[in-house]
Order: sequence, then C-alpha cells, then structure tokens
Amino acid sequence: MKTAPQLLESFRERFGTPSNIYRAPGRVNLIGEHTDYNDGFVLPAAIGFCCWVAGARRSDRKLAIHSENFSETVEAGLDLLAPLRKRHWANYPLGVAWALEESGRRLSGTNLFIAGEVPLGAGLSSSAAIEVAVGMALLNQGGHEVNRSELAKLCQRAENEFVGARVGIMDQFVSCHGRAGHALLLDCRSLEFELVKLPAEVQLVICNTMVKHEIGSGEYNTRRAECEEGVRKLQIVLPGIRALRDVTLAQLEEHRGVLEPKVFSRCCHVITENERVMKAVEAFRSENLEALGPLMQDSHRSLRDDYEVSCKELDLMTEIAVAQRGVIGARMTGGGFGGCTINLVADVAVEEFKRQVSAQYFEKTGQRPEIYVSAASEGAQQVDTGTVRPAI
Ligand code: GAF
Repeated sequence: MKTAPQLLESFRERFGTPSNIYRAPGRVNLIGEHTDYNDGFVLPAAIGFCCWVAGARRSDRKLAIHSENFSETVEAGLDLLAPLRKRHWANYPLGVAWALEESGRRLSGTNLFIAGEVPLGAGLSSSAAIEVAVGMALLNQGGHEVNRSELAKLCQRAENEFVGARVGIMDQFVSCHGRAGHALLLDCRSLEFELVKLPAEVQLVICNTMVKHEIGSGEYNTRRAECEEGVRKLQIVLPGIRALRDVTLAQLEEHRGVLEPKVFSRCCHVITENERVMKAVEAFRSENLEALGPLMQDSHRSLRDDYEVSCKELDLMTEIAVAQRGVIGARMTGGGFGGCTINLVADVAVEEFKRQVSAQYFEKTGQRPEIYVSAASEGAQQVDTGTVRPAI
C-alpha cells in the first residue's frame, strides 16, 4: 500500500498539482447482522484497512476520478451525473457526488486519485470506504462542512439509489464514526450510538474464505423484501409496528400463522439477532467475555439456518475457528454468501490460531485463506500531510 507522500506524488504525476488526502476505513461487524435495514441494532468496528483518496479542486464542474486498483480514469460532469454500466467501480464515487448535489450542496469540479486497501469482495465494506473517503474529499474541496452522520446517510443514499444495492446504514456509519479500540453500538432507527470499549487483550481476527461475496447478486435485496413482507403481514395483527425492531419474539410466535414459513424464519433471525446485540454489549461492558462465544455461535446458526445467507466455506471456517485455543467467539460477518468470519481471539493465542485455521481450511478446501488481524480503528479523516490544510 502507498504511504501518504507516495499518494501525493502519484496525484501530482497524474494531475500536475498538489492535493489533500482523505481516508475512510472498512469495517467488521461483531454482531447484529441484517438488522440495520430493519431499524435494529448493530455492533461493528472500523478496521485498519482504508480507502485513500487524494483530491484537488478544479476550476470547472468536472470530476476526473482515477482508480489505482482498476488502473482506469473516469470523467463526468457534475451537472449530468448518471450511473455507468452495472458493477462499474466508478458508480460509487459518482453516486456520492450525485447524492451530495441532490442534498443541495453545490460541489466544485475535483480531480480524485483513489487507492483502496480494503480487500475487494471480502465483505469488509470496501464500497462504504470508497464512498465515505470520496464524500469527505468532495465536501472539503467544495468548501462544505462535514457532518459525519449526514455524510453516512448520503453515502447510503448513493448506494441505494445510484448503485442499486439496497444496503442499510451500518457500513457507512461506522466508517464515519469508528473509534480506535472501540466497537460502535448503533441504533439504526434513531442513529444514536454508543462506543463500546473492546478488551485490550483480545484481537479481532478476520478470516477470508476467499469466496467472493457478491452483494449485487440480488439475494440481499430479496432478504430485505422478505423482511418487508413480514412487517406488512404482521401489521395486520399488530398495527402499531413500523419495522421488525418493534416486534418481540413472543409476538412473532403468537402470530406465526400470518406468515409464510420462510418469512417467519427471516423475521425470527432479525428479532433474535437484535436481542443478541444487546446481550453482547452487556457482556463487553461487564467484561463477561465467556458470554460472547454462545452469542456469536447462535448468530452464525441463525444466519445459516433462518436467514440463509451463509455458505459452506463460512460454516467450515467458523467450525474450525471455534475448536481453537484462545477463541472467545467466531461467526460469519457482513452480508454473507462468502467473504469473511470475525473471530475474537486472546492475543497470546493469535499466531497459533492463524497457523491452525489456515492449515485446516487449506486441507479441507484446497484454498489458502487470508487472515487479517486488525485493531478497531478510527473513522474517516483528512490526513495531515504537513503540506496541506489542517485535518477536519
Ligand atoms: C452489508 C450491508 F451493506 C449492510 O448495510 C448490512 O445490512 C450487512 O450487509 C448485513 O448486516 O454489509
């Protein structure tokens, strides 16, 4: 990965001017999966991998966006922003520019050089990282204040309406608000959040199954639609509810008959997962780490059986992990259908954990997993390179 001075240099080589640097992290979710778009609770942490963006204002209303990862430059006029072909990387930065303009913020033309280090397709929110880093760059270069919660919502809007993935708010929010050494308990309805201190002697170990997680595959949007169907049907018997967040497990059981069995299972996952988030927060706060293992295992089981977003590689990776010494808890993380598991591992056991998991996963699948150890990290920031304006 490039350092900030190298990024300044790459920008100068391409665009011929100095620039400012911004970065935004990917995330790992400790617990609370597929609850965000049900107005529920999540407990993610920002990770050490970031998307880096060098940006400088231009005198016209054009964007020139270069991606180092894709070795490609895209140009667009701010007055005529439209998505490129499906799955094009530039739809994320263009979508953010579109959402910012739609919110009434007039942007200035900007040259952007993007270098991402969040593994792509691993379910660690490389897309939220690019959105937030670009959003911060465009706001700053356009002379606008950065309100982090507002920025997160606009990045989500970009992904929902411009890119076409109906994601919730979790990834963008933690990329904006993450804090070193902490997870973030977010109420996805009110957007109120609390930082939850993570124990110093525990590491976040992320195991990549190397199966590409494909959020665009349509399954994610289908799950959302199933949850919405659940709410619509339950509203007939529970008129006061707005989202699955408002339904208790007892109410769900009582009104099981109004739901298709599949929709019942989806609702069951969401409702029990919200409960697990609150219990996990309590476990962190009371330093009762033993309580986390069963909660994470139940979360994985519920995602596998009720929500059906796991895959055999994620199940295997989790199974191998929980059998290792020093493991506090393990589960799939993120949208699912591939990607990574999150493992809470005592720091003295991390090296052996990595060796064992890697060897056993390879033996069973023929694939070498990538394993990342990350501290919970800071959210998005302008990087003070010493030669530029002070950090936001
Ligand atoms: C993806 C989405 F982007 C998030 O909003 C969230 O729904 C997650 O899947 C599942 O918890 O990362």
